[in-house]
Amino acid sequence: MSAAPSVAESGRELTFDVVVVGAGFAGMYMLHRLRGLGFSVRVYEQGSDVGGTWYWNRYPGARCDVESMQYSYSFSEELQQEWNWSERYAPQPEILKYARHVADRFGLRSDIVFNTRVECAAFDEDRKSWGVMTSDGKLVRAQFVVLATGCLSNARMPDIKGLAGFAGRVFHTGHWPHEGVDFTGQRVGVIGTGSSAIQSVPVIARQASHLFVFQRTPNFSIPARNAPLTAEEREAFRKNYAEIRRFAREDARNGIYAELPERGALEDGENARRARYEQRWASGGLTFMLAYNNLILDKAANDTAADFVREKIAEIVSDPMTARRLQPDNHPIGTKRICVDTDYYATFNRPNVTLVDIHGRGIDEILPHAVRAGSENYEIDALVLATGFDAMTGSVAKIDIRGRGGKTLNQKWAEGPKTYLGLMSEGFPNLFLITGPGSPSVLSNMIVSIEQHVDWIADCLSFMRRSALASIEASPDAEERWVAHVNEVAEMTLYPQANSWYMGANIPGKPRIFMPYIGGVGVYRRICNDVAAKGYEGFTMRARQAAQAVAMS
Ligand code: NA7
Repeated sequence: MSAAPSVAESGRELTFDVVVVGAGFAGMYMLHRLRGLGFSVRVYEQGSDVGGTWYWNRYPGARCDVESMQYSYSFSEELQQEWNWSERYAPQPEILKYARHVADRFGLRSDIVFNTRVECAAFDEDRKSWGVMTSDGKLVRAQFVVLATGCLSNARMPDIKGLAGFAGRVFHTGHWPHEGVDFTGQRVGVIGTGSSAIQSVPVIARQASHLFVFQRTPNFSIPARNAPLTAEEREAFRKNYAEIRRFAREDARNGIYAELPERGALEDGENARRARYEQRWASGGLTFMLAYNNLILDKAANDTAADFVREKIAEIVSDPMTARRLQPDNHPIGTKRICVDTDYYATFNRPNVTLVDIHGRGIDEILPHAVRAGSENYEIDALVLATGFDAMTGSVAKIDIRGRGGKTLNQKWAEGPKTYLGLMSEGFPNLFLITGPGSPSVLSNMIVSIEQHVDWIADCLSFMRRSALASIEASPDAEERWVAHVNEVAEMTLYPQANSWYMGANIPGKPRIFMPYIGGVGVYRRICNDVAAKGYEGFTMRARQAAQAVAMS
């Protein structure tokens, strides 16, 4: 493996040790680690800057739902000590500024090619390397390809009759214009009530002359209790960072430093339970679901938390019919990603906001100046689609990936994604996924999971270099066992009871498989470390000569 790119024998092909697809938080850290180890790396990014999901999702009110002191890199002590987050949950522009700062601070830009997509990648079995074709028609060769394509980056345009004929402007929350949008004085329609809508609706409502929110399924949302971070709060975090990060990596279920009591919800009496929920509601955020240790396992326990939130909605929303419509009742709380909001439910008390219930029938059609639903026309000037993403596999599926024997990854995953540890898929040697399906991924603080995967891959590539190995591939048996394990763990929880994007249920025709691994980030990390310690158990590694195959399974 070489430290610098070289022009291969054809005279046209640039050659790298590793091609990384995507310059979001995963791609940036992967580049940093590999470069530090002396590998030659080229990153391709379709956006014009770093940041990934934070580059695209610029809709009003966009924020992270994990506290910024925790939703940040831990790999550099100086970085985490020096960067000043302004609020408990930083707004999107600040997270993007942080990503840019990291790119500059670690000199990453020189190895990133922006405004360029990877269109296809094909594995050459003889050369044991990938040929990668980019959107500018270039072909590069790399021994390894790392897909750092993000889990929520393939924005999904809904298939609604008449959408193309709408006369006003149409925006998707996941592809928001860089210059921003001012809705002052306009009648606006928002379709969708997931996390993106729940964050943007209160902000748009303050600008629009009237806002119609088209709701197919209500969602549970917990107040963020966002606030400016004081210097003392930042300092307290920084002093304790070593332990906070250790806990998030090793002990936490979801990569977040938070207290999880060793009690189930039904072990407390009515009053004690209510007091605990009140306390979590008052402190705000995702950790509401950690009020008890069995909320995601036991339906009766879950019902107590869901009832509490439904009561809160009824207390906040003045009109009883609107309140009832906003109360989720078709999935256990937390089995769809719980939302975190600022004034979402209270926004429906505004005279300029109307909730339109389209449950069970959807939108009839979009007319040039209106949304037609339930045989009523709602006249609007602008339309916001907060309709989500083809999550976890969507961005990977857009690349034509051909492994051994020319088989495509899309063919292999036609019945749902299959991976070993969420890191590799059998038949696709030397191709790694960061936070892929089969790993904790979207069920966790993404930065914690990203750092874990990047470090594991970096260690693996170093091991291969030391051992003069040319290829690594998941073995079929290990992959089958892992897929079975991921499903088995999911079935022990309430998650499969919801038609969520975790299950692929938001995309018509997508196979319904629970994609992330629920075992917890600490447990998962130990499994991955153990696999590596046992000489990459479950992977087959080969030297240049096929005869020297080293079966690790
Ligand atoms: P989500 O959570 O997938 O929400 C999408 C919303 O759009 C959801 O309410 C959908 O209703 C609704 N939707 C989708 N298609 C339609 C059509 N055709 N008609 C009406 N309504 C529709 O995406 P978000 O962007 O809000 O959040 C994604 C994640 O990003 C979030 O979980 C955080 O982790 C960050 P449905 O529920 O399918 O009935």
